[in-house]
Amino acid sequence: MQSIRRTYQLGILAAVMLATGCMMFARPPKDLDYSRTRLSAAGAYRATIRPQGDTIPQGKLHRWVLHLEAPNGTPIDGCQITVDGGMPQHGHGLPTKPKVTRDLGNGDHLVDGMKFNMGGWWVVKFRIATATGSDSVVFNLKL
Ligand SMILES: [Cu+2]
Repeated sequence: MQSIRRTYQLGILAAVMLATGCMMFARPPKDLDYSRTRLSAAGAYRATIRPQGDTIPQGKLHRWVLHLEAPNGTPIDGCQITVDGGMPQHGHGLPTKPKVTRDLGNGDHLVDGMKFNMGGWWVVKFRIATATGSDSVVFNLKL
C-alpha cells in the first residue's frame, strides 16, 4: 500500500515538473550584457533597441525600433533584417514571428510583433544584410 502511494506521489511530482518546466531552470549566467546598444558580431554595425514604452511587457504584443549605424555613426537604411530569438535555458524560441515592417529613415527600423510570454532570460537576434555583407547582433533581456 505504502509503495503504491509513493508511486502515485512521484507521478504527480513528474506531472507538475513537466507542466512548470519553463519556470524551474537555473539562473541566467552572471556576466550577461543587457545593454540596449551593442556592436554586431563582426563589428559592421552598432545597433540600439528602443522597445515601445521603454519597459518590455510580458505577454503583450508590442513594437520596437531598431536603430542601426556604422561604427562611425552613419545611419544604415535599406537593409534586409530578420528577427529571431528565444530563451536559451528553456530551449524554445519566440512565441511570435516578429518582422521589420517599415524603414523609418535615419537608421531606424520598425519591428512589429514582439512578444515575450514568460519571465526570465531572453535573447533577441537581428540578422542584418546589406549589399556589403551580413552580420548579426544579439541582445539579452531580463523579464
Ligand atoms: Cu521559457
